[in-house]
Amino acid sequence: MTASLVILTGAGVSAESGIATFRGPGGLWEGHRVEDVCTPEALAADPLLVHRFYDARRAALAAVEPNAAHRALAALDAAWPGELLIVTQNVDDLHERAGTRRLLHMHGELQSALCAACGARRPRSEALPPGTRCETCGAAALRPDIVFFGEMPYQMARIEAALARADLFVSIGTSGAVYPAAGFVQLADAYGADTIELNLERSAGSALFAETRLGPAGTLVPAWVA
Ligand code: BV8
Ligand code: ZN
Repeated sequence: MTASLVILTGAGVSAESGIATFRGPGGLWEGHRVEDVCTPEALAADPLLVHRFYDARRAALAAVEPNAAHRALAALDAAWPGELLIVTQNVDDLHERAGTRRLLHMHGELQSALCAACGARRPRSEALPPGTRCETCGAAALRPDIVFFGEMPYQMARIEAALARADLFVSIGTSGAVYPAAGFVQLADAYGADTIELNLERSAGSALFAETRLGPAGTLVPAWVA
């Protein structure tokens, strides 16, 4: 029986593509911490600032490419005969552009807009002027399709079911600062999975992993997948 894999990725997997991480040097956007802009309160108080934050990050996607880590994970996804799920905290589209198919964005996606009134989603490739109406219900209630702090990450039941079946849980490029993602290693371990962390430096959760390998994802991931 082929092993079942769950792989969690964070901003570190996109760092070598040129996308800034959140909590490292330069991890601020125009001096704002992600915790201050990525909240329902910030969206209510200053919708233009929050939309500008996400529009700027979406626009930056055009200038970046998947790196060796994304490509190695896509190759694994294509070749692995057993169960495999890549759960990303990232909202960029680099895993998709590298070819990964068994992918879940637990914190949402830059290239999607959500209607706060009816829950309809629509592709969002460029900035939507404030007041743009939802094509489904007509409400002027479109927001970034992003999971803000205090909001429930997407597809948690599916993620927890995958962790319960996992033989191996691998965490790549995340600081382990944000829950519930930071708690997945404990869940996987409790279900009897083996656990490996691939990260540039030790993270808040390193002690919870059976094994931690330190280095850039662009080097560590292809070596691990090989
Ligand atoms: C929820 C949106 C409940 C998209 C994000 C107190 C204790 C515990 C928890 C909490 C608490 N107070 C509040 C909470 C809950 C809160 C939380 O965890 N807060 C933290 C700050 C304490 N969590 C939530 O609110 C979550 N929701 O709990 O809901 C609930 C229950 C019932 C009903 C309703 C609600 C929601 C969390 C999602 C928030 N949205 N982002 C976006 O804007 O991007 S989180 C944000 O942080 C990003 O998504 C990001 O992905 C995520 C994690 O960051 P990382 O990906 O790890 O990035 P970071 O920069 O931190 O680290 C990068 C790592 O890479 C580093 O370790 C670095 O060394 C490494 N690295 C760098 N370069 C490389 C590299 N590694 C390899 N190679 C390299 N080249
Ligand atoms: Zn709507």
